[in-house]
Amino acid sequence: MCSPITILVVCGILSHLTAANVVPRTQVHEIDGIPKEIPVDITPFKKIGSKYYFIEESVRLNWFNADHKCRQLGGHLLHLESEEEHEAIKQHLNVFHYWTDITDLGQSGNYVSTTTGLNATFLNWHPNQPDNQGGKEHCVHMWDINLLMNDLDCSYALRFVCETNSPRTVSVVVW
Ligand SMILES: [Ca+2]
Repeated sequence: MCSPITILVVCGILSHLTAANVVPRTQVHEIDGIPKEIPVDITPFKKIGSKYYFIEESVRLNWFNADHKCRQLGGHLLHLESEEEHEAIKQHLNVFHYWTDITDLGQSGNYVSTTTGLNATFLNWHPNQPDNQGGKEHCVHMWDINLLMNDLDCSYALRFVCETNSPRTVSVVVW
């Protein structure tokens, strides 16, 4: 009889493992996040609240290129889901313009999250916004001292925040 062997695999940022890949006589447990005792490098992302973000403070890109950059890093543009998340990320931002993942390029006035492909569920507009000024404002950024949302010309070069899926850890016990 073998002694139980525990294998920890961190999923999400690094890799993916399903129960179908493991042999019989195993137990698989899945938990949120990365256990503190496992040294996993998650740079350039950092954990804020329960989610993982990369805040670009030095390079400014238009909305399309910011989206591409986030995807190159294995993430997507900032996908805000709640007032609590909005308040948490604001504490880590230094200037007043950051792109989010929201756009109405598909249909004017219909704000969609490019992360989910669905209508944005959290919109916290700056007063008198969105106004689609000049008929060419179709990408949403966080703006002004309170970092509230505004629709803006997508070609403007702004700082941006990327977000990646929260990692999950799979613990496989083999015996
Ligand atoms: Ca506007």
